Amino acid sequence: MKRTILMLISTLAAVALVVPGAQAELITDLSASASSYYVVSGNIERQNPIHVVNGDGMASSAHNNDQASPASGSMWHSDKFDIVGSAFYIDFKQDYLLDATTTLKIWNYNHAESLLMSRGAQAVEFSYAADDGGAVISASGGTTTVPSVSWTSISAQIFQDDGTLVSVLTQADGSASYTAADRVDFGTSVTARYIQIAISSNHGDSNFVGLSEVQAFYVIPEPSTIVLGGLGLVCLTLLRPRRQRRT
Ligand SMILES: [Ca+2]
Repeated sequence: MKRTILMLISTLAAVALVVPGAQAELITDLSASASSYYVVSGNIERQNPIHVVNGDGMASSAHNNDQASPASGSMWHSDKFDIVGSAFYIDFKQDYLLDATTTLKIWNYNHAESLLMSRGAQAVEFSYAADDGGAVISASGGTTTVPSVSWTSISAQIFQDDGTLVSVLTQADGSASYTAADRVDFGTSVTARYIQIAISSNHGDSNFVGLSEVQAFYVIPEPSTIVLGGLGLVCLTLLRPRRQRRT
């Protein structure tokens, strides 16, 4: 009877492992770079790409507009005329299994003036690369550093905050409490350390392209799945000696 119960628990645990639940967890401690960033004398790091991945400008799920942001900056925008063919790069500093259905959240370049708000990125394509021991990407003093890695392009679906499927990134609303981030789904989980967002247009500005904030999410197994899996292993261990004694 005891053996039957142990086998039943093992079977149930195995089923739980085959169909694991998963939840998306925010990746923290990211680094960022870009094809370029705009440098003004006296505040050369104001448009540094790092402002897009370190929470600068974020209050809970809202991103300040530029007029409300600190003088040190809370967003990235490119160097002048680096729009078509520009790119933004994110480094997780180690491999993560990215979540298939909530891979990224993107808050676009947000400014109270509509002309400046139109700097927001519009048409984008995504690529990823796994950790190959490369250097951490970075940007400082106006110089951007992106290691040579093997990029794999991946199709993505972009959803607005209300769930509407769209083909390009949504323009920010210019408010001081801009919450409506786009959600980017790769549709499949991939192991990646680096993400490349290749940009081919903005929302109309003729000088710059930019972003406010990008958050990335990875997969962790449900705690209940881990417990069940562990229970199954314990039961199998208990069953094994009895089999050995019979031979
Ligand atoms: Ca930001």
